[in-house]
Amino acid sequence: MKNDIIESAEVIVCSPGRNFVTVKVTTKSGHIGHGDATLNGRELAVASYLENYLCPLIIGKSIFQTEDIWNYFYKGAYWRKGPVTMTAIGAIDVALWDLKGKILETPVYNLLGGKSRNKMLAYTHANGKDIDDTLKRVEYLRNASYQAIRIQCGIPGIEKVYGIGEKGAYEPAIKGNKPLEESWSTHKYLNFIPSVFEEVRKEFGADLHLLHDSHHRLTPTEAARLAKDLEPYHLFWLEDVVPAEHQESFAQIKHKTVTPLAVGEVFNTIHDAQELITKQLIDYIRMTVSHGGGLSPMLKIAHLAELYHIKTGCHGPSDISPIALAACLHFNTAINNFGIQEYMGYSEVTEEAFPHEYYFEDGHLYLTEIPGLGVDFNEDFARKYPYEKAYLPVNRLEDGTMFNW
Ligand code: EZ4
Ligand code: CO
Repeated sequence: MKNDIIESAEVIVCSPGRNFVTVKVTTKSGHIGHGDATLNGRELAVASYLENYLCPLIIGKSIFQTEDIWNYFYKGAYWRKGPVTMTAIGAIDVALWDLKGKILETPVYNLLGGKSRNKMLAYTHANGKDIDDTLKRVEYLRNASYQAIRIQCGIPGIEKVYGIGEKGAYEPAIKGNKPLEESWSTHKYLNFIPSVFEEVRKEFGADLHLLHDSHHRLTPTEAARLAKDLEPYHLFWLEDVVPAEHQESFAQIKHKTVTPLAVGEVFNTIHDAQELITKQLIDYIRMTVSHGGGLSPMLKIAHLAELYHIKTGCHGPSDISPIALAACLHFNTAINNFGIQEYMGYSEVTEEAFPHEYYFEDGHLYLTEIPGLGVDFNEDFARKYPYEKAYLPVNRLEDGTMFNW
């Protein structure tokens, strides 16, 4: 087909509102496609992987060969998997799907399976410093039409806790040359968290969908205790209870509780989730398109999960760009087993850098009929904000032991 040959591939690292790594692929015919390669706190590693190894190799290839190009990079590198590699491959893959849509003049979802739904249930975060503050934030979000809310709360006796920022806006990466240090006590956390959900249910009733993220901090036994303690509050899901290097950990949890389990935001290949899916140890797979190697492999993961009653819940923090979020929305629209989409919104500067068609309304996210992903990159504007080094926090137990963040 004419129009489909790649002429250039460029990586733009900048900080419009926060750091983002954007891939721009241009065809000989002058069409432009974008992919997001942002990996929070490790941005330059992905940019280097793209600039030095992937971008030069796609010149002259056809944008339609997404499956072959993906495998060329995945199998062809010999060194497989890992967040840096897979985010880089994913950014190219998404940019090519964006181009396919633009050249064929159709939304990307039409190329992935077509429209399976008209709108997508979204959840956002209520991060309160204490129970009263949490209740106020839930009230605010409910008035803003959210029907699903992730609840995080400061823990009495712990100074800095995951998800609870100084200001309102959520941004875990802190600018500077050294990570911030947070602290942790599983004992205090487990004793306190069920009371937060008790209060939220008392105040807001049974209809609201409630979610919670343990951010990889529990052992399987502790996770089972939390999941059982939360059963009376009927969570939509309990997320990342244990670090998931051992997929079999989930068997110990799953077989003890009916609280739905979600995991996967740090996964990057189907192999990270294969046992969780085929043994039905989770309820939601949270891999996201940009960190999961792109749309091509994510479709395979969704289709495998569909066979085992597992739904999707793509990670959608504000540290992936609107390009990556839009890629998730096209993926969500096309698959049958969509569950929910995380949505935190963006700063005004980020919104201006990435003008987009998708929109939030009445608790849901919507796509339009525009060809491609429906996100633009306002490059001149974005380049006015140069990259600034920022790290995710690290986490220590109260006695100083290095722990999981
Ligand atoms: O820690 O996006 O569910 N969401 C999360 C996020 C992640 C950050 C990492 O960059 O767990 O807050
Ligand atoms: Co999470």
